[in-house]
Amino acid sequence: MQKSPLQIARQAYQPKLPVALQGAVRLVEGEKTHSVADQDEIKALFPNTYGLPLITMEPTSGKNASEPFNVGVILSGGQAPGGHNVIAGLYDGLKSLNPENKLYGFLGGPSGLIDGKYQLLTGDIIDEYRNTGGFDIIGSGRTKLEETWQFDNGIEICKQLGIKAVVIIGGDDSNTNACVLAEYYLQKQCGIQVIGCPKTIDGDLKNEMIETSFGFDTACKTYAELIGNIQRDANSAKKYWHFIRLMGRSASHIALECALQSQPNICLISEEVEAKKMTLNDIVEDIVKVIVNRANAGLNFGTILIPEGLIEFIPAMRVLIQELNDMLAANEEFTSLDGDDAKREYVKSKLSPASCELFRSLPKGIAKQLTLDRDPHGNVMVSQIETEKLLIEMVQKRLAVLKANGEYKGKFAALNHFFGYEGRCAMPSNFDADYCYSIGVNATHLIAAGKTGYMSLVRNLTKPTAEWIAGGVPITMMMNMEKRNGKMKPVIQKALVDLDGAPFKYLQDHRAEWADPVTSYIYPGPIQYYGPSEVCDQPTRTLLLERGASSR
Ligand code: FBP
Repeated sequence: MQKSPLQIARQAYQPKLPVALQGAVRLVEGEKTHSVADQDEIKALFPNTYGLPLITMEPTSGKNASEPFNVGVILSGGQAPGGHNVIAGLYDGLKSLNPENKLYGFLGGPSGLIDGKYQLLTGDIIDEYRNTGGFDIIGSGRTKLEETWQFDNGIEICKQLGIKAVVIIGGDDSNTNACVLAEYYLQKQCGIQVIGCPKTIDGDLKNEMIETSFGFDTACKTYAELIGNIQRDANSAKKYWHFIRLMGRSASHIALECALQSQPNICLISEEVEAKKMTLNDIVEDIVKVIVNRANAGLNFGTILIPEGLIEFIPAMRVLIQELNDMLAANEEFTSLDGDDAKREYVKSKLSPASCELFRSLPKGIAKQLTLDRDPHGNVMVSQIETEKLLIEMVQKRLAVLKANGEYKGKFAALNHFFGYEGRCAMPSNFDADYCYSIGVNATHLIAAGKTGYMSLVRNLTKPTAEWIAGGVPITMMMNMEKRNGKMKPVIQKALVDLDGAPFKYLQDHRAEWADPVTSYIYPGPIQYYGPSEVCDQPTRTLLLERGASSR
C-alpha cells in the first residue's frame, strides 16, 4: 500500500505515556462509588458491578508478569481519531505483561462478538495502524448488545478463543452495554471481564472522572481549520454568509470548541436555546439582527456555527421528536407504508394537535428527515437533518420582509456546509495519539488485575503527559435512568454543554465582539504533529477552560 510522507513519519511516532504506565504498576483502590442519580434502581439492576471502588495506577518496582491470557477488542459506533492507538496500546501492554498474550479483534463492531467474526491481531498488523485515523483495522458497527442470547454467543466465542476479557471502545451507549455485559458475565460466573474505553468525537462522554472522550480533540481541530479557511475566504470575497452545521449529536461541545478556536460571527448553542425556551423564530430573529447590523456597516458576509442537535432543543420540536420517537419505535405499520405522502399522512394522524401543527409548518424535506429510521439506541439521527438549510430558508424570508419595509438594505447570499465525516478519521493529534495509547496500555493493567465493569481512565490531561493519572472508574458510577425507545433504561449520563461552565461563559463574554463588524476571526490552521509544544501538544480550549489552565 502506498503511503504519504506524513503517514510514514507518523508510523514511527512513539506515543508518550504517563510515568505511572511506563513500567510496572500497582493498583490502588480508592473510595467506593455510587451512581450519579437513581441509586436504588441502578443498584438493583447491577448488583455485582455497583459501588465498586475507584482505582489509581501507581508506579512500582519490578515487573508485572502474569500467566498468558487472551483479550478481545471491539470498536463500537462512529469513528473517532485515535481508536487504532487504543488497540496498539492494548497490544503493547499485553505483550509486555507476557509475550504469549494474544489480542483478537472482533470484526465490524459488537456484531463480531455475537457472530464469532474475529481476527488475531499480530505485531505486523498493529504496526500498519499505529497513529493512524479510522477504525478500519477491524471495522466498527452500531449493533446494540442487549439480549441474553447475544451475551451467551459471546461466552461461547470467548471460550473457544481463550479470551479472558473483552474491551469495548465506544461512546455512552456502548459503554452502558459494556457494563450490562460485565454484570451478566459476573452473574453467570463465566470468568469473562469487560472493560470500556471512552470514545466519541461528540465530547459528551465526560464527567467528574472522565475529562474528555478521545477523538474530540482531533475532530474539533480539523473542523476549526476548515472554519478558519472559510472565514478567510469570506473575509476576502466579502459576499457569502456561511451556515456551518457541526456534528455532535445532542451536545453542542463540538460547535462550542470550534467557536472558541475560530471566533465566528455567531455560534448557536442548543443547550442555551433550550434553557431560554427559544422558538425557531427567536433563533432566526437573533441571526437576522447580526446580519442586518453587519450589512449596515457594508459587510454582507459572515459565519454561523450550528450544532447538529439544535432542532431537538427547541422545546416544541423536542415534544414533536419525542412523539415521533415513541410512535416510530418498532412500528411495522409505518415502515410498511408506501411512499412519502402516505407516511406523512400517517404521522400527522397520530401526532398531538400542537405537534401536528408544527410538523405541517416545516418544509417537507425537513419533516421527512425527522421521520427517518432511528439508530439502534432509539435516537433520531440528527446528522441527517439539514438544520442549516432550514435556517437559511427562514432567514432569507425574514430579510425579504425587512427589505420590503426598508429596514434592511444589504445583500444576502448564503452557502451551507456540514462538517462531521471530514474529522472523524483524521490522523490523531499528538494529544489523541498519546491519550488513546495510554488508555489502551492502562486497560491491560485493569484486565490483568481481574477488574470488570470499569472504564479505562486517564486524567489530569492539561498537564504534560508524564503527569497524567491512570486508573479505572466503575461504569455504574456514571449511570442514571433515562427513557429510551419508550422505556426507562439505565444509561451513562450524557454531558451536555454546561451553561455555568467556563467554556460557555467565555463564548457568552465574547460573542458580541465576534458578531461585530470588526473582524475577530481566528484562523487556526491545520493540526501540527512536529514542532514546538505550544503548537503541537495543546489540548482543546474546552478542556483548558474547564480545568482552569491557560496552556499545557
Ligand atoms: P458516536 O456517538 O458513536 O461516537 O458517533 C458520533 C457521530 O459522529 C455523531 O456526531 C453523529 O451524529 C453520528 O455519529 C453519525 O452517525 P453515522 O456514523 O451512523 O452516520
